[in-house]
Amino acid sequence: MASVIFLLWCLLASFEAAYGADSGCGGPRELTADSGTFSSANYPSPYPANLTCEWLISPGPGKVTMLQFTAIQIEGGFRPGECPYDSVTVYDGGDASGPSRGAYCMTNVPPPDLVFFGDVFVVFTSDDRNAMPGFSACYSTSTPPSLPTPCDNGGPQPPTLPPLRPVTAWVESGCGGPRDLSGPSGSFSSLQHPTTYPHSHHCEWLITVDPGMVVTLTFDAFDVEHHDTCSRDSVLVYDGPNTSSGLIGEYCGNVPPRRIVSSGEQLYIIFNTDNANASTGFSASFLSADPSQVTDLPTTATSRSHVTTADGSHLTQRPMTDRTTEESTRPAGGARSSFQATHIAWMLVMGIVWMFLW
Ligand SMILES: [Ca+2]
Ligand SMILES: [Ca+2]
Repeated sequence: MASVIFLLWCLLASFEAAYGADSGCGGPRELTADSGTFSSANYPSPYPANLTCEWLISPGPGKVTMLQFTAIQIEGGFRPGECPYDSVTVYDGGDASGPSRGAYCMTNVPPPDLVFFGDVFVVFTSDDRNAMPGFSACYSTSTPPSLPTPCDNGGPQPPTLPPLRPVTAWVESGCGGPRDLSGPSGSFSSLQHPTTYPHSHHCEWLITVDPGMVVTLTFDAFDVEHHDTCSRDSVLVYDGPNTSSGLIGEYCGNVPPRRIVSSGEQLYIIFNTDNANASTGFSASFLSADPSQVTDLPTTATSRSHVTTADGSHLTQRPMTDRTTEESTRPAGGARSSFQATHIAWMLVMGIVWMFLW
């Protein structure tokens, strides 16, 4: 049996030696010609989910290599310069232990050309959703002192931002549970809340209430890594269906934002985390409300120290309601269950005390 396995292993090894390993995206992993092209799998059709591909550009000793991305349509993040989901990463040297020249996607477009002395290692990865056309790249080489002739003069095309995801399909929020929330009330929270949320994570929710109603959003618990401009981890709330809608606030720190009221039927919420320092996150609940009733609600002033916009300036928010009024407007169940649980717990404690006294 062992000899059969050894024989198969030998056959496989000799096959790889003869034909070269696959990049994982179709085509060889090792590119040894003086010039060539490669691309993400299926390009320009969408790349598969959970894919890892790698290429080693190894033109031989003493060569200079120029690498150019001729197209890049890789899922980007919500902040420029970051590629939290899918990316193509370029390393100086023969493997990923070399210095990274950058991780690229639609929110971090590569420069027109990258020049290397020696080997170049390229890795493409995709996560489990939102596949896009991907990338195509070409490279050319030369022997110093002459520089490589560019293989492409166009450079990366300006990115076209992806269209909004359809509301009709069931989409996961990224924090467990659906992205699209509707109805008279509901709740959602950061992933793993109340234990710490993961790093480099993105979640989003779109709350939609009946026509003519508005959304009221309350943060029941809130602890998101503090930063003066909330540029590390943050919760962003938009007054409408997407990020083109007005930004109501960007929130971090451990003071829950005051109650938020939409001007229309939708609120869009994003939760982004960076690659270090996590807190317990948040839980939030929403209610559909009649706008005339919301206008009549009493207001209270709260600290705005945790409320900052992307450029660091403070935002003025709409009034927050008095807590008791808010409770009375909540329907039975749902958001009210925590209040009932506290009540039951107190009754149990009182019951045990009473039994001991007897
Ligand atoms: Ca993706
Ligand atoms: Ca963080």
